[in-house]
Amino acid sequence: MQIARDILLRSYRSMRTIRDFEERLHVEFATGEIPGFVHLYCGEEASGVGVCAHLSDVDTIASTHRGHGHCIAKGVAVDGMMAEIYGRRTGVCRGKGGSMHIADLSLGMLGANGIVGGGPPLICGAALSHKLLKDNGVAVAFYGDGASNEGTTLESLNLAMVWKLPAVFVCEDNGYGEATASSYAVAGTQKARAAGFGMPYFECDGNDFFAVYEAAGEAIAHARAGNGPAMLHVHLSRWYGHFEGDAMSYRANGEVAELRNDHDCLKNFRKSVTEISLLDESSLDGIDASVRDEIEAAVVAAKAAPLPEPEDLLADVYVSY
Ligand SMILES: Cc1ncc(C[n+]2csc(CCOP(=O)(O)OP(=O)(O)O)c2C)c(N)n1
Ligand SMILES: [Mg+2]
Repeated sequence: MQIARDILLRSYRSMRTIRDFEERLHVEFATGEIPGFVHLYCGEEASGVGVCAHLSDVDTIASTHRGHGHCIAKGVAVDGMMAEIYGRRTGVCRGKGGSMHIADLSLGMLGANGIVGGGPPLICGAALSHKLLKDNGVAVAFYGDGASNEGTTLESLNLAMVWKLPAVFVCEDNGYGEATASSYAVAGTQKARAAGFGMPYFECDGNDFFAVYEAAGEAIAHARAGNGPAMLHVHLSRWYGHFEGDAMSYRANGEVAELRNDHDCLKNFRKSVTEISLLDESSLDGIDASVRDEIEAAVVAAKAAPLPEPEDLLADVYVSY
């Protein structure tokens, strides 16, 4: 498969930004300065980036409680996200949304979502808009293996098929819903669920950017061509707890160390592109350095930014038409 150099560079930068953003949040959250809950996407980077590499600003995505990676992959500004997570007035939602409600409608990022299974029905609405407006857009819902059991998700698969919507359902299967293994909680298979609605099904290894890119490309092309929805089942792993502060007593000893050593999508990407000289080490190192600076600057700016004022409270509660 041929992928243009600028897409490769952009995708690596995006994955590296997500990784550094999350690793830094892990450290900062422990200081107690960040309000609310934080769910890290670390380890799952290739999924959001491999999917969003096929999308433009006209396309829409709905995310989950684990949404930072989807936001970054869709192009949301990192400094605005960091400020949002710190609850500052300079945040993308003016500090009133926090980690689980980051949205930027100008980029088609419809929002992270604290409601498990909240994204799939949202993208049915977005996909219906794309279809009626004939803007050639596709709507993508990211949702977890846990969310795949929600009635809202199953209803959305049905509705999207019945209305032949330009929608893609990306099931990010990290093997756990909170502390419950999907081997215990998910009956049957995602493939069978797609088949139950007559929906085309694609599957890939989420630790391999190229596998995600290829499978997502097919699923999105199918939907964009007016053929109706598709499901993409991505097998991946989260490296941190369900939320920051989770002691992860339900995970085997050495499970995460093995993931970091042997299944790191960033390491895999570097190996693949340098082995066949698609990209060289020095351009990747340059991206790493620039991302490090960007994250550092975002944290410094977020900490220095003002909190929302009481008069901000009712702003943006209702849309003004
Ligand atoms: C409707 C609803 N039910 C339950 C919860 C509590 N909850 C938050 S995250 C989560 C697990 C979700 O698992 P999964 O969909 O696999 O996503 P992951 O956390 O693994 O990314 C649950 C049960 C919720 N937020 N919303
Ligand atoms: Mg899960």
